[in-house]
Amino acid sequence: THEELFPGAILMRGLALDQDREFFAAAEEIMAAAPLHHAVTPTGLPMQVMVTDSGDLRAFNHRWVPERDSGKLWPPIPRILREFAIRCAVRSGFPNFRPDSCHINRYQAGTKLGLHQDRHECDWTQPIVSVSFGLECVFLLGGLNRTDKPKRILLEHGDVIVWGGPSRMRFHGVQPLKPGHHPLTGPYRYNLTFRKIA
Ligand code: MD3
Ligand code: FE
Repeated sequence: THEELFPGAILMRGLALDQDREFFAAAEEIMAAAPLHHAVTPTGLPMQVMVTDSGDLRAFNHRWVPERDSGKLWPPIPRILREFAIRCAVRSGFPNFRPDSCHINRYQAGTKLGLHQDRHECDWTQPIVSVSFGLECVFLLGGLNRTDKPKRILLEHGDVIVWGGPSRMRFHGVQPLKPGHHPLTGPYRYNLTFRKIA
């Protein structure tokens, strides 16, 4: 089922459920090769959310750094994940999505993500595909100005959202996660975002 939250923001509930074990196993392979670490704010403070990357670039101080400049080897995007993200984009009306990065966020009880825009990618005509695993969260979807009142959306295991077109630059965030246990992910929520950054 497709639900258009706003023009260009397409929610597909449960789209990853059929293959959730394979997809999560692929995410675990990324995390084995490139361990999770705390994200850092632009001012250098550690954030609650833990992150890692696969693909050509990685997140560093809220910028994207090419692998060759990071001094570390970064695993490639697992094929099964990259192809799924492309299928999600095609279904949402973005036939030319060419992701070069899969970024992983891990949340535990209490972890939140403040309202922000994702504006460090080069080509804003390319959408972002996000896939949620594990514990549910309340996602905040705002407007194009920080002060626009956000809409609250419950995101559950297997939900996919494609963010493109006029919704690409909306402010967004995640409310503090409620404690819980999920059979596949334990006490965590994971979100995978697929982007074309370079
Ligand atoms: C909405 N991650 O990594 S889904 C992020 O659930 C991030 O971990 C959240 O925000 C999470 O930057 C939200 C991803 C997302 C990405 C781009 C968007 C949501 C978006 C662009 C516009 C609106
Ligand atoms: Fe974001």
